[in-house]
Amino acid sequence: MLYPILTESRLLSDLSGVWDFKLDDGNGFAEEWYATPLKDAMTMPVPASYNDLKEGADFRDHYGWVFYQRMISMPAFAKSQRIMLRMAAVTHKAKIYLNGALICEHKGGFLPFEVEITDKLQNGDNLLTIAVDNVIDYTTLPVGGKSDMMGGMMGFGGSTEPSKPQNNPNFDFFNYCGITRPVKIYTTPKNYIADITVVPQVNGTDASLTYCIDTVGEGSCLVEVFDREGKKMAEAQGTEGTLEIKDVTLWQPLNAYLYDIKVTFGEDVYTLPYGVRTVRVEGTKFLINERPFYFKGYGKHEDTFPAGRGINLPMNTKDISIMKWQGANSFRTSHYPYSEEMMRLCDEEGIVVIDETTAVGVNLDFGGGANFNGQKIHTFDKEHGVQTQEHHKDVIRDLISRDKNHACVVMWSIANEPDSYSEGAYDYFAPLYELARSLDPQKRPCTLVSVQMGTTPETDCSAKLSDVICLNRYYGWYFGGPDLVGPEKSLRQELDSWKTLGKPVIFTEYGADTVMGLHDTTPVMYTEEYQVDYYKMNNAVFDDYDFVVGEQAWNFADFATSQSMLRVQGNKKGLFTRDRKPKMVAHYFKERWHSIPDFDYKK
Ligand code: GCB
Repeated sequence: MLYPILTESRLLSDLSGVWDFKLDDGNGFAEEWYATPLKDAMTMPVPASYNDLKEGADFRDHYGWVFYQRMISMPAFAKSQRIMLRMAAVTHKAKIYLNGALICEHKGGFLPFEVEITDKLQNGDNLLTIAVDNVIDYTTLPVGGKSDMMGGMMGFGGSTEPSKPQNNPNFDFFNYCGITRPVKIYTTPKNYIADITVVPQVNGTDASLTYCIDTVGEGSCLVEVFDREGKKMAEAQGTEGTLEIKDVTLWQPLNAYLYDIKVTFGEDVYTLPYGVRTVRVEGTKFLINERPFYFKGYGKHEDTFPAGRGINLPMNTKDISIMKWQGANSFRTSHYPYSEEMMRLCDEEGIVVIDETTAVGVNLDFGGGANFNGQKIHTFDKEHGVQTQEHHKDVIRDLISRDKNHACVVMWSIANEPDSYSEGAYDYFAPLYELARSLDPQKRPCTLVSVQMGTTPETDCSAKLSDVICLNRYYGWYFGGPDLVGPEKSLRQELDSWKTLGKPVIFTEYGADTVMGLHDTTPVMYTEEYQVDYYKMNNAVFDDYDFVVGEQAWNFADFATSQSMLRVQGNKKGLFTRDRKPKMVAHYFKERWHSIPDFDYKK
């Protein structure tokens, strides 16, 4: 799916601004709130998560639908064109109404969808209503549980009856929702470019790009490649073909280079920024441009105050600046696809990305099986377990369709900490890997991010299915700590067992909650000193294993999550605070990462 841009043939209008807004009181649909201007509406910015923008727990923790509304109209000169309404992310479900008529529905809160409105627009003003549902359950991704997962982690499994219906995230981040990314209108000519796919191949100093242009209608197709100075480097005719670039400048981690691929089809013109690089796994090495790469970075969140998961362009820019300050080269889009703007920025800035789906919480073992109030229900139990596989496929389709051309994306993460070790896991995941591999034109490696639940290479289906083993491990935090000697031993034992697979291993999470400002001469848990000792122990072990090809700390920054006794106003495992101030450990990593080269770290 193409990112909407303004070109010589396409008009683009951003509907960001302050919209009318109302929480559903249970009567919204029956009273057809979408059909007339909302009564007693409050103001609400789009895009943003709404939760932190007005006061009170009832507002923040609202369960169910909300209504957003505004007027739209199109200039007469645009009406000869094809007019599209595009939502970049509505969390988690959306119903779109134009002048009271339902024109589109969508499930899944982190990927774009669009609807043609050419023939639906009236002259003059049109009432646009977007109804948004935040309910998460066993059919959604992320998964909502039957009871409180974080409460379960305390060992009390199951909580008292809540006073009213509420979401129980089966994951550790706040269930922010709303219209979190831009809503835009764009036009195309009637004959138009629907999609562009480009696959790079590098031959010595040259590259050939195999391309395929999906078009609708009649027209001839021209594809041209320009370098940064605007010099034409290659061109080809037709909707399929090859572009040969002599003396190619490769896209490199932290040394990005983007060409412009300009596609002209009839009257329609679209320009795609494009980095040329190769990615593959060989033995225990992760090769970018045929050189062994070492991942230094983090799991992140899209989480800032007060926008919640709402897009925050200045913070994205700041985050990448901090990453470079620290000597990092990569992150994982834990635990959902990030905004298209962030992906474009990573292409531009040379940040390497592991691109994750919304599949978090596909695991009913959490909290000691707290779901169903302590009754152990198997995650993949046909009747009572999760019912997410079909939706999971849709998410993979949409994610790859959106991100397939990004140079920054080097691997797909099919899920975070699923139950990949129980009966039914292989049958659930094998078709998803197959789908991802068949859809990705660049055939990037695939992984799932493996949970520390006694999983071993024998029990974890990731061992068979993944090209790279990604481990989330908390030796010295949830598993051991404050003593770090025992955890170190266990970590080494575990790595010895993964060694036999002959695949590369990346630590995609390890970390310790740390409240900024807590200090002690003898480190105790939650102090900044303990966080440093924790990471020193873990990193020393990683350095001893040559098949460990990456370390991504959990988390880049502190973030909001569900409340529990384990969380001190949020998850405090950040190397930085939520407002991006460095903890002591940030300086430790800065020194470490600047001394570790991006390539050829481990021979
Ligand atoms: C994990 C999860 C992550 C949590 C983290 C934690 O394993 O993948 O979402 O936030 O642990 O801090 O407990």
